[in-house]
Amino acid sequence: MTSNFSRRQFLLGGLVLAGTGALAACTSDPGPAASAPGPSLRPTPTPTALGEPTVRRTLTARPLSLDIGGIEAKTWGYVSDTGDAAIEATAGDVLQVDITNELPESTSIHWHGIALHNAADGVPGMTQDPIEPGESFSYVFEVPHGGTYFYHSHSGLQLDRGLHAPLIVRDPDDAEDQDVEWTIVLDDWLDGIDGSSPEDQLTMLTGMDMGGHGGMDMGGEGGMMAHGTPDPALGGDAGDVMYPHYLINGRIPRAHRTFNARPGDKARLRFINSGGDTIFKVALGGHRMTVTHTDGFPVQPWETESIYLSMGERVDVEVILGDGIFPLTALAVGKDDRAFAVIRTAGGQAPRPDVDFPELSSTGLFLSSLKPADRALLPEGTPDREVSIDLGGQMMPYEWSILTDGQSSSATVQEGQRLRMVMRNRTMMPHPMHIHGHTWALPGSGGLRKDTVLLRHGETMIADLIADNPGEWAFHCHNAYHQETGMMSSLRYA
Ligand SMILES: [Cu+2]
Repeated sequence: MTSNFSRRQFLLGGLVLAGTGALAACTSDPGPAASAPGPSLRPTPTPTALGEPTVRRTLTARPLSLDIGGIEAKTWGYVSDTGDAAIEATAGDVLQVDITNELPESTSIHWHGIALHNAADGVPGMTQDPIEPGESFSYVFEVPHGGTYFYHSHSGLQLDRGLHAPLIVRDPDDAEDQDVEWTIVLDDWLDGIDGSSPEDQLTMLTGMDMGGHGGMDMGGEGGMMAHGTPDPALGGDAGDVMYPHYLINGRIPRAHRTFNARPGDKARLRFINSGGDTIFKVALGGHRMTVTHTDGFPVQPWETESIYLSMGERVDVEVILGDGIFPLTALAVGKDDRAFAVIRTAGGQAPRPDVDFPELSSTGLFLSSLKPADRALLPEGTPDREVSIDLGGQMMPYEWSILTDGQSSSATVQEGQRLRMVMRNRTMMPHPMHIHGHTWALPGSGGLRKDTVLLRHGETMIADLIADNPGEWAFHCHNAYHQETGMMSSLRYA
């Protein structure tokens, strides 16, 4: 696709182009808000000086076929002009990403964790009109902070297809003394396997109270509702969907990826959980990992043997690699299955994908318990406003909800205020709650910065933010199926 983008269009930040390259009619009709109650607040155009783009990419979202390790998955994904959908930038860069939609339905791209201007946030019906089939859209925004991020469709259940990829933003203030660096994407996979799709899964989940499994048993004892061995820290019900496959960087365990390095190398691993419904517990055989960042922001270094990573969360760790061949395992919590890869610094036989090792059964770290690095702290202050957020819902009927001060309406705040969100999980399931356009500070963890926080069943989490980025910002559970069935709200201010 060739496009000529004028300076004025850069300033507007996001434009729909027709497939021919001609400007489509701009509609002022806000359209239905994506599951969010109340009239939508249309985003203000990028207010001032976005510089010329320094990183430009062209993406096509389209049906494609993925080889996940001797198994073909017919799915939807991103094809990039560079051949690799992963995007790399440096803090302060202005990105221009032009996407053309060759899918049979409308789409969008959300830049998960990035504090960008509202019009580029990629939530259809809230910050933009859906990108219809055959249309193109240009996202232009600055990436203000370094860190490990990803981007994904924010339309329906498209996240649970292949419509996601890493976005790595280099931070000039980070030590770059690692010998090797790997981005490790954890995923749960069902799309295009034996004809299944995320929409079929949702139909099954919502239909459970009306006559069972709908004839689409996904395997496992008792069908897709059967849950595996409960995790001691997460309880009996950590996810709703038993996926046929769990992947590291797009591969099933028996056709796993191998990461090669030398003994003694210092490795940086950037983990991203892009799954739709799976919390992973990650460990590297024979090693302790030093956590350096979560959700893009630096933390006080913390050594651990295993880490829980919920959907939408990211964690960066450093390890000094031993001499040998080591299993890198991500247990699909509560699902008796796993994703798997190998780190190799020596010759010899790779471990079996089902290998168990002490680190895997160690007490796992929940990322919200980390402490922030000094340079990640928000300025000190007391909240100007507090809202009470109640997470509700259950499996039967399959409905999930967010109540703000007891109402199913958006949270509001004034620009410049410090907002405290007191989130209470009233359900029996864990929920990774994600805020767009901001990174919370968690006062219970010394001000730890996170954009996605896992609330275990019954847990309360207090999260503060400074309202310095006006617009309407989605606030939702990052379980794709919970989000789609009501666990979706927003934070609004002009
Ligand atoms: Cu949830």
